[in-house]
Amino acid sequence: TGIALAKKVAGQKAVEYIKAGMTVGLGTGSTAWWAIQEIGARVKAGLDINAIATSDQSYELAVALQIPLITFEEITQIDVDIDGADEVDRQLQLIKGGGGALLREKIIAAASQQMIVAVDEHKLVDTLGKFPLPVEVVVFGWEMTARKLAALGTQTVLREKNGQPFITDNGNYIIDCAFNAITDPATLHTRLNAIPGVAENGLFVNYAHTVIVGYENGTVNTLY
Ligand code: DER
Repeated sequence: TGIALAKKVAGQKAVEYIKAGMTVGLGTGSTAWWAIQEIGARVKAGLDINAIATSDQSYELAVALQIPLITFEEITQIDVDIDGADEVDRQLQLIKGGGGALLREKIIAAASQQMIVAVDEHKLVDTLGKFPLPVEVVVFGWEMTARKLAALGTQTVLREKNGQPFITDNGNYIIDCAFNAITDPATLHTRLNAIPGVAENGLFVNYAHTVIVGYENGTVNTLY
């Protein structure tokens, strides 16, 4: 379908930023999936890189594709991080976390020289917030944490999977917060992370250097 093609061309285009010898961050989600597939093909063809994954899901995919993997114990920096997003606004601010990997994604993005974001055209918005903002919270006292999140002016929903609370790779819960319109993501980010019990939130403020947009007609556009 058009959307799958949009994700494919965006994910594959993002891989052009990877050069031999680099350490690469592997994002999470269906768009990052295409980038990881392309990286796997280039590694098979001889590209010499090391990678670090933003989720168990992406780690397993990299293992299957025989992409060399390293840990933070071994690296000093990540050269390029390729990841997706749920929303991108006109200042290239992001909402991420739809796949529940936002904590490790933000740690890796923050450790990277360059974050390349690959999205389909439907992720572009004028104002962030139509997509509920994922917030990762520790399990202890999550109900109180949810009340403090709600006090910031949002409806809060504990994310579930198969009728149970969704558990992140880090053993935490995700609370999805419907803010509807986030006009000052930097301020909201600070307020969210000041709440005891909040591990991280899905606002990526001033992280994205380049956003690659794939369209349903198979074309791509690069935003800086
Ligand atoms: O969870 C995440 O942050 C993912 O990157 C997500 O935001 C993008 O997922 P998609 O590429 O499957 O739409």
